[in-house]
Amino acid sequence: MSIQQTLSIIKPDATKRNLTGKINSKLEESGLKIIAQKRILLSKAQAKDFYKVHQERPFYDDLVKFMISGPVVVQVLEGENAVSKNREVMGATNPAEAEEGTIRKEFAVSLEANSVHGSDSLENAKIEISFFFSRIELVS
Ligand code: IDP
Ligand code: MG
Repeated sequence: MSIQQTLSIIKPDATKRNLTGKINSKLEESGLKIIAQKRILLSKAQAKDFYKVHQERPFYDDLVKFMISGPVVVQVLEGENAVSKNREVMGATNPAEAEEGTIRKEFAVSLEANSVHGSDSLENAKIEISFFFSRIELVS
């Protein structure tokens, strides 16, 4: 067990439906601590860059359009095994396959508009956190 940090994004489908607080409650109830948070509107270039690992996938262009269709809340979560803990709380990518009680089961609209992003490894968490936050913005 170790204390980790991971990047979370509340996606436009959720900010548009005013679900930031409800999603934050789920994160906090799981024991994760929100140690940095800001609401921003991504530019197309930023969204393309953030999701560049998916640039060869058929859903890439639509995903980028979706991610710039409204505000997102980017946040850093900290806690025991935060990377996998957050993935657990988020639920499966496809909400139809997500477990009861997970954020995506409760709030997601579709496979694309699935309400939250979470880093998938500790290595990617570090890269994704530094994409949005500087060290002085992280208050443990
Ligand atoms: P993850 O968010 O659970 O890590 P990824 O496979 O990394 O899932 O995909 C990134 C995001 O791309 C998903 O959260 C979802 O918004 C979108 N996405 C993934 N697969 C599809 C698809 O088959 N069709 C449309 N959008 C998709
Ligand atoms: Mg992913």
